[in-house]
Amino acid sequence: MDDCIVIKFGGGLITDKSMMCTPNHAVIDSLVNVVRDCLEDNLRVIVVHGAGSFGHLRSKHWKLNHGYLPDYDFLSQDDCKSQQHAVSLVRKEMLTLNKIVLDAFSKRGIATTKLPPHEWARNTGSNFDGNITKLFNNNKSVEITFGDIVDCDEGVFGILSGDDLVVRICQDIPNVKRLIFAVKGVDGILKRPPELADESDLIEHWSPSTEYSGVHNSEIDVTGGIGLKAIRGSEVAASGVDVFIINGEEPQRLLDACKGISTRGTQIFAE
Ligand code: IP8
Repeated sequence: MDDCIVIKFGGGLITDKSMMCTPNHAVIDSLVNVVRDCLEDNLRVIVVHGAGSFGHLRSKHWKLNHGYLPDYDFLSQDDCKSQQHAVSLVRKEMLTLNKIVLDAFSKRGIATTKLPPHEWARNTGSNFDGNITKLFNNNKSVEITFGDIVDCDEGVFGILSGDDLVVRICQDIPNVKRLIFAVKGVDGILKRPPELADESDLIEHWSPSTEYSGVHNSEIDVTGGIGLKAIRGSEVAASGVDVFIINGEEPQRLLDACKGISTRGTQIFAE
C-alpha cells in the first residue's frame, strides 16, 4: 500500500480573505503542482481545503458557528435575509471554491474525487460523525474535501473546519505518514506576531506546552486560525503521523515536507 499524505490548503492561502469569494488561482495552481510531484513519487494524496473568503465572511455575519439563533436580530444582506438562507449560500459558495480547486487538478490531468462534508458528515469538532474509511476509499484519485456547514444534533447546523476533518482522516485512513498544513504569510508557528518577527522567531518544534504567538483574525474567521491547527496537529501527532505547518507560498518547502525531507517550517509534536 502506498504511503499517504494529507495536505490542508489553508483558506487564507487559496483565497483573498479581504474580498468576498475571491480565489487566488496562482497559489492554487502551485499547490496542485506540488501534489502532482507527490503523485509522481508514488505518494497517495488526500487534500482538505479551507474556506477563506468563500465561507468565513458570510458565516461571521450570520454567526453560523453559533448554530441556529431564532431570537437574534440579524441585519439583512442584499442577497441574504436569514440564517437558513446563509447556510445554503455558504454551502453553495464552498462548492464554487471546491470546483475551482477541482478544475485546477483536472487542467493538469489529475483525477479527483469530490467529498462535500454537508453530504456525509454530521456535527462539529474532530469527533464529528462520518464514515471516513468507507468514503475515502479511492486511492487512484486525489480525494478532496473541505471545511463546510454541516447539520448538527444540537443547534441545527454548525461549522466543521478543515482542521477538524484532517484529524479524523489521519486517524482513520491506514498508512497516513504526514499531515502538512500549508498556510499563508508565515513560515510556521512564530514566537512573536508576524509583523514583529524575524527569521529567528520561527518555532521549529512545537508541542502544547510551547509558548507562541497565536495570531487569529477573529474579525474575519469563524474557526480557529493557527492555534486550532497547532492543537489539532498535536492530536494527529499523538497517533504517530508527522505533522508540519509550512509556508504555502514556498512550493519547494511544501514538496520537501510532503516527501519527508527536512525543510523550514514547524513540526508539531504531541508533547
Ligand atoms: O477554513 C471553515 O473551514 P476552515 C468552513 O477549514 C466555513 O476552518 C464554511 C467557514
